[in-house]
Amino acid sequence: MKYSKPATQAGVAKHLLKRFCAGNTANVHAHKRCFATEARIDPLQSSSPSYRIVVIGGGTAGLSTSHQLLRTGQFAKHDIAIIDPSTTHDYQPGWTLVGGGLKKKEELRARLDGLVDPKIKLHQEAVASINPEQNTVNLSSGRKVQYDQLVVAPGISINYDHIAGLPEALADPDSMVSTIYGYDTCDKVFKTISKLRKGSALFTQPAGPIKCAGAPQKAMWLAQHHWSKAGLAGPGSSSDIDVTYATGLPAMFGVPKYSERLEALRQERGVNGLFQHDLSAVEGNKAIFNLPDGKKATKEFDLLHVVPKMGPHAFIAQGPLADKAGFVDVDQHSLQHTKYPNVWSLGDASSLPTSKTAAAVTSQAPVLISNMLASMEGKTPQASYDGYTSCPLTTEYGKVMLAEFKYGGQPKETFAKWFGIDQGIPRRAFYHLKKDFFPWIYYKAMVKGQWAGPNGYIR
Ligand code: UQ1
Repeated sequence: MKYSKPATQAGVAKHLLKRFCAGNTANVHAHKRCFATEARIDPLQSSSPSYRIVVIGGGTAGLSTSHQLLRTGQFAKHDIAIIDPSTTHDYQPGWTLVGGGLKKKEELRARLDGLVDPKIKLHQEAVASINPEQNTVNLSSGRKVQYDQLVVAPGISINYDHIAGLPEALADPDSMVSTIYGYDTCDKVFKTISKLRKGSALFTQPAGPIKCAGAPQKAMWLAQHHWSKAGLAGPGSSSDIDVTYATGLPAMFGVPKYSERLEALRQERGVNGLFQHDLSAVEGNKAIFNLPDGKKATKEFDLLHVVPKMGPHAFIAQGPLADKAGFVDVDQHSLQHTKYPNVWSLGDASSLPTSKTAAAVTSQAPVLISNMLASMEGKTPQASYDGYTSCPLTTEYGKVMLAEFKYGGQPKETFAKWFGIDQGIPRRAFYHLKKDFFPWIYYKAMVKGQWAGPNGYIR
């Protein structure tokens, strides 16, 4: 054997580390040097850890998938590993409710390590790159992790700086610029809404992929209702607050059925619509938009709710697993990578051509798992994802339009199937599903791998 046993190497490494650090710990710089030393000798310390399944991402997709896999009973302790540098996990669908003053962001947050079953190894590190030829994930610490099967689910990156002036405007506590799309800013949204008594309120949605494409207008509808209850906004030119929805898209929603209903609501409630307006810069109280003909448009605002641009994480986009747009290139039905059969993807990082939501993950995870297990046994993957996704759209306080659809923009409504009701009509029961039931079932069952959305409990 070329190298001595890893256990011995680890022992030597620890000994060296102890000796080097001894007596220096009172000094911060010496302490830092200590970590540098640790990183340097680490490659000697152990060969790369190896797992049957490595899951990149401890978000909705990563946690659901890992725990559903574990619950099959086919995996022993530390057969499965999750890699995620984040110490916290947020129920992000709840951030729209924070924006409406209905929930506190703290109640939607959990410690990530507390959500991961002890039988799953959690590596709290960032990924630098993936080498699917060698079945390795390279961590930013320089360490490598080996896998038999890889699930890529790190989510989507929020690129605040892709809109000029946005990071500064968001960070300024006195500005009237906010977004529900981040933990730090989601509670600024309701503060700005409560403060505004008069003027122009502008809500934007970018062109290009974002998570939960309905959320930008959820924020707008709740704000509009808040002002209309106070007699400040509504149809007609006499109202104190003028509400504008400016979207990079050509319509209110991607699915014709719901788009028509939302367009009717927009007109009924006197909300101005600016379509194919893609916010490119925030300069003081001016919002600057790119238009399809290459021209610019400028609009002044007194309150601005922005949805930042989003895109694939760089380690995916610049690596061998990406499609042209930078997302993990998987078959849209099997969720298996188009080139590397032991690589799989779901959730926001995947190329799946559907709306990126937690509800979509409820349908994607069981398909991915069934196909991965079949593939591990040398069988052909049989399970097929139909593109199911959902958008519980708060159209006012107390009412939600429960849009549910699949590939091709075809409605696939759970309650229409069972009770024959039209989910395009906003209802109070759906509001309680969104506000009370989904956040509860999420932490109670979904992240634990026990909830498959409209398909109910798993075992
Ligand atoms: C769902 O399961 C879920 O996760 C817990 C959501 O939260 C984000 C949802 O928004 C939706 C729509 C589902 C799907 C479940 C049903 C019963 C329609």
